[in-house]
Amino acid sequence: MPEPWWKSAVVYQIYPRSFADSDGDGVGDLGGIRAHLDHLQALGVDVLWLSPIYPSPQDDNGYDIADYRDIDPTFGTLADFDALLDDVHAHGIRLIMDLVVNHTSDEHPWFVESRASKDSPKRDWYWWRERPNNWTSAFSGSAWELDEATGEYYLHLFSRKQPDLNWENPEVRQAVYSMMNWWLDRGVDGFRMDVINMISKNPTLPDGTTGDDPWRRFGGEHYICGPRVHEFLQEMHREVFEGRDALLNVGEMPGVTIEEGKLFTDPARKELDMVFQFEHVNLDQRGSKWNSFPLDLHALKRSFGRWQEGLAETGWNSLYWNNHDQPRIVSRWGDDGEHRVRSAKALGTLLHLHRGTPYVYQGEELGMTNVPFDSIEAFRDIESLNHYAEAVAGGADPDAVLASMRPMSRDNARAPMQWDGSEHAGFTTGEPWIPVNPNHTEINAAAAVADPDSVFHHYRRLIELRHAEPAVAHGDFTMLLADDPQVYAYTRRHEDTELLVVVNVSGEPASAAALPDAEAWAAAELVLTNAEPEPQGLGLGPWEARVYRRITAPRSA
Ligand code: TEU
Repeated sequence: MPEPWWKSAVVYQIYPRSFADSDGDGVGDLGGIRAHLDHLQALGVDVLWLSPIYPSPQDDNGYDIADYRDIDPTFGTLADFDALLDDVHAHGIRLIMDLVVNHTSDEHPWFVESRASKDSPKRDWYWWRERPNNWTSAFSGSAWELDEATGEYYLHLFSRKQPDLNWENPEVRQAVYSMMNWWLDRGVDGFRMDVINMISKNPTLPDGTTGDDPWRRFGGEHYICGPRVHEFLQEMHREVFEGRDALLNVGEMPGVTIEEGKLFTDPARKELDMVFQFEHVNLDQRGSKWNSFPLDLHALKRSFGRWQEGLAETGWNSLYWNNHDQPRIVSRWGDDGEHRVRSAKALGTLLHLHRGTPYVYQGEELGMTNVPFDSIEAFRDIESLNHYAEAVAGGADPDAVLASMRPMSRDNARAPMQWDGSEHAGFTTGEPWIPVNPNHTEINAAAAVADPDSVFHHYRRLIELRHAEPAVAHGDFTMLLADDPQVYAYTRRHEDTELLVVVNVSGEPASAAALPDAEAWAAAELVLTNAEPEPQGLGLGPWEARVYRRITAPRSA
């Protein structure tokens, strides 16, 4: 069996609302994406993942879908989509769609019909109960909403405008598979599946118990990797993917464990190609994302190390720092001040050369930072706004609530892409739907592309290295210096090639002298670094990253 193509691929995520606006209404659109495909091609990415562009009331920015087979007029038309898909393919890039089928919008005709009466033929397409259980919504408050028309409650794990579909009903599953086939027949190359490990609920919907895992406290033990999730995904594989080739299907899975991750991505089980796990992005918070603290590097090493080891033989990892739900990595675990460029490159290097498929979120390749939100008026995200309202109503100090939201709000990722230093960062000629980060005058694509030492060109080299060096895609993984408080180091080995990645994850000088074979490595071929001038010896400057390569005796089989 040849290795699947996506092992040596890099995926770029676009959040269409915030990428580029071609018609001046202040919201990004398909025309804007088409106009910037050269940027993706110059970066060298293989796949484009589009966050949802379907018709939607936009309660959760398109993750509330009212029609699975059309395009929201804000973004364009189906004809615009077909043109975009052709252009993307002409640039040598594949395109995957966001598949949001744990829930629909409450304005989807399925739900409109379901809520109409207790004996609607679609009543059972959603979860209706006479009394709510204690599950809470990811966006604050109860996960149940009373519907006056019939006096029953419906389940919504996310906003009240995102009712959960009942996957126990085979008609629901067939409707989803048929829609997926429709998109694949149109030419798309796979799916990023939103919270796909939540589609199977314990059908008796028991109360949840409170736990430390931020995902479990919502009653998650009854729907995270629920009883029939593997069965459903295997059925989906048979009904949709079987007989098609070259797809990429990645499941977003809050709360997934390594053991489950292995089952989902074992090729023999025919479920998914890879999953987004959440362990590393939960390391800097306790109980809730609003209670965040600085990263402990040991915890990151332990977490990544376990996932690398756990999926070494069977299964495959996704590698990510950022997406539309996460704050910007350079502000979160790097240094968005003096060492912004260096630390962005260091963190990119650390992540990308692990075993797995890396994902780059729009603007990450520029080292874009978090936003200096100055008041609640600057926020747009339903998760942030609901949390603020709930906390302040509960008596919390509004300034303290704002301070806790600033580093973690999803709006940090959703500020417009910074194309140039002009007004509104070249994102729109109109009034942007969410404020542009004032630092766009300095941090922008035009400046980064023109500067050979930019974060952009470093990411380009990382992607090039994955394409050119089989050890990056296929090598094994060994964590080194597990106890070092500053240095993150590992080797990748494939046939007779060995790579060493060594990164100083701090703003203080560090040393690589404790590495096994340190002297020999320092004399090996340096394939990539963020240090200027070329590094010497075993001392590592602040946020210095180096990648070495050497040829060794092939490991005996
Ligand atoms: O996210 C699910 C998820 O678990 C989150 O990361 C979540 O958004 C949470 O608020 C983190 O604090 C997916 C989408 O990526 C997200 O944008 C949607 O809001 C959500 O599902 C519902 O569709």
